[in-house]
Amino acid sequence: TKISGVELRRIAMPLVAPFRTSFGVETSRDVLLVRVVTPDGEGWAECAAMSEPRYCSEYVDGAQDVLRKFLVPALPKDGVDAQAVGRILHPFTGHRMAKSALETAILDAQLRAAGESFGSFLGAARDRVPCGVSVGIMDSVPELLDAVEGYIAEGYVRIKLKIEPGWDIEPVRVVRERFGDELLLQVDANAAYTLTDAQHLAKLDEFGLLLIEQPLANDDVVQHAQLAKLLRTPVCLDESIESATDAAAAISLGACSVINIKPPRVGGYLEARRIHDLAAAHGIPVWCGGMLETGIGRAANVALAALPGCTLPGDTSGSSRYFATDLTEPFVLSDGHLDVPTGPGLGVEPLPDVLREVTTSSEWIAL
Ligand code: OSB
Ligand code: MG
Repeated sequence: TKISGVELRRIAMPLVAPFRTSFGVETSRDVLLVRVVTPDGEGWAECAAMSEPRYCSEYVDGAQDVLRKFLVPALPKDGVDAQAVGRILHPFTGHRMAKSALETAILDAQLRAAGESFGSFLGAARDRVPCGVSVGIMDSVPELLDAVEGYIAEGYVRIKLKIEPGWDIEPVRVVRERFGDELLLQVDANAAYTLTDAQHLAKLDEFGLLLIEQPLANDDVVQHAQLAKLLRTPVCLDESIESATDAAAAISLGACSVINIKPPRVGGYLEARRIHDLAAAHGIPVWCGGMLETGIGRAANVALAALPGCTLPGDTSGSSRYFATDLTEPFVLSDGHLDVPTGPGLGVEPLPDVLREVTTSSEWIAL
């Protein structure tokens, strides 16, 4: 694929409700879109980096800077295959979300030109995926129960509660009591605890949770292995897994028995598929996480969620869980599932009117 240039476009997407986690509150998504232009067409991707470096070290201004200064200029002028992008960008350390956005936009352009969908390219095993929803920390238990009740009524097949010290055992207890033992329920701490909280976290054991996601710090993989021995709830890693190498180490240490795969966090969909394959070979279930994506990022995530090893429902919620108006045709839940897009590439594109409305800036980087 010969690339003539790359547009870096910033959009502001207000969330339908504030989303609170142990690391902060999001009220609006400041998204960097990457559009790759080739002689045969274009390719789109969105960068998952958030406005502040709290979930991980990347943040959206930094991602735009590294793309402009280093990643885009490193692309060969005579054309590049998406499969080669990872190797070309490898000399630049870190910045996986920025790298993922560039690789994904190139892959989208390539697949659109070839008439193949992301799902087909990645190896999707089904045409629709069951969907979970991530429920933020609320100001009160009644508010939480209302939110969960609403999501269950919409058809979500799995509920994930965000937890932090002071908002953990009680919210889980009331949700379990109110909605029953059949509800697929899990929690996500976003690294809010330390190993000294093991006895406290073991109080979650009685609630039959599917998993506890990232209880300890991002770089506490050894401590996760120790914690896993003290809990009956399966430990799932999110932030700690930035590559297939990390996944292999975590699995062999016994630091996790489940992995949340977020392609942007690991540098792209190709690395995400390697983690999927590695986990499958070890009998480790995986699921597709999310970063409050617009329809552009969601389309690719839904394709990944359709891989055979993604045996748990993902955080691939419908557009309305996030935005009053999505950037693309909305993803709408049907019977708790989202359809995997079948059109070429991502199978969706930004709606021109919405794109114009939400754009806050744009720059063009010629190659
Ligand atoms: O830890 O999974 C997480 C959102 C932003 C950053 C980190 C996380 C999340 C979510 C929501 O839990 C996932 C989604 O619905 O996109
Ligand atoms: Mg998480």
